[in-house]
Amino acid sequence: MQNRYLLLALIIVLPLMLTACGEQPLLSGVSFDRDLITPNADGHTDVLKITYNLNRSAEVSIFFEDDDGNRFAFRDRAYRGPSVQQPYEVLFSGVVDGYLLPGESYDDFDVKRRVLQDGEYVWTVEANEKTGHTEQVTGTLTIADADTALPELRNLTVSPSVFTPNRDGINDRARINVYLSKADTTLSVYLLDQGGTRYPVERDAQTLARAGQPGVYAFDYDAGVDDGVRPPPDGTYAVYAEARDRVGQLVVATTTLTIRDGGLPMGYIFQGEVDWSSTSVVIGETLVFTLTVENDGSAPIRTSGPAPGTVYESDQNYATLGEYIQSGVFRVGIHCENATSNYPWRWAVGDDTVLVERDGQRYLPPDTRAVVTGSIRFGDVMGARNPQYCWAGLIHEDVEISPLNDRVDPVSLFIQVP
Ligand SMILES: [Ca+2]
Ligand SMILES: [Ca+2]
Repeated sequence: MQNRYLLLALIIVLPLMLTACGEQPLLSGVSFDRDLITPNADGHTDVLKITYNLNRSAEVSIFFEDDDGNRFAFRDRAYRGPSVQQPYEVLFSGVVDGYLLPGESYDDFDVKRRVLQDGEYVWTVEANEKTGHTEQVTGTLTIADADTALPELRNLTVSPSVFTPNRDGINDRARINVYLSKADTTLSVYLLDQGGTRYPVERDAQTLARAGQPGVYAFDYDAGVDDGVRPPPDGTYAVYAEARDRVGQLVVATTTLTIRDGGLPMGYIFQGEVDWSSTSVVIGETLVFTLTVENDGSAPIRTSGPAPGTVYESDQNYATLGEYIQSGVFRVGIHCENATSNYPWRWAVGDDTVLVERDGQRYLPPDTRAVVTGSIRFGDVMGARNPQYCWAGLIHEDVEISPLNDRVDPVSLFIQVP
């Protein structure tokens, strides 16, 4: 009889209990699998595992409070869907969002992630539902033997702060230097544009020996141009240096770098065509050529003298005219088989009607053509071959003569001895 009443009571009461409790708890099964860690990357008790169940989607926060009530965030209102099959598991290595200790201030860098200092903490796992319903579970954690030294970054510099990666030989590279205070720290440098695109910067090979050691690190940035890669668009970029130590602390320093006139220089002899005055000259006469140089790229092409129209004696060359080779300059050259040096006669890739001047240098602007003419007066047969082939070239001095711009439109030239 009594059992029947009990059963009846349960049948009545149980649904009431469920109704009173509402739905399942939002947060359940919360646990830390250690109550002490020693975050120093020695492989022993460096990390603990946090486990929790979320029965409905919510924003999850995981934070720590010290004895003085200072709060340190590991997760700050991160949206999570319900854990359906398995509970959430997350590893915690003692590193929380960046913070400063009383009395600390750093001008050269920001502390983005930092290990907790040694001591006792109360941890909290908290879930916030959209409805405003909040549940939390707390416990205690001890931090001991933490490797708290920050991987400090100091004196991040970029020079020049405005550079022109276009292989014209002037300000084509930017040097980025930074001092790192801590060993066994990964250092990376990158540019960030306003759209969030990252452009990594390679470390200068000569400082590789320093890897893993404190000291000054140098990064040499060519914006990819040396490898034939189009550089990032002109503009001002944020330069970030990031240092991440073995514990997972993250320190960031930042400055800016401006790219101007960036691009791959692409100059060609238009249609590979040279107009030669003759195939035969009498000693004392001149061979005249006319061709068109086209700047088909996005970068201005630097050039130097002598001006188009200049007449060379056959035993002269650009150096005897005082127009020496300059790294990064483009010049039109003429070469004949009997010549004793490579393209001894050279001319600017345009005259002042088409060239523009900037910072004392002359440039053929992008998407521009220039007619170039010049002559060589032959004082003797100059060598055994007669006739000999002569041809034009477009020379990117100290960089290359691309195959397209070498041996262009050869002419078989006979020199007549009267
Ligand atoms: Ca440890
Ligand atoms: Ca340049």
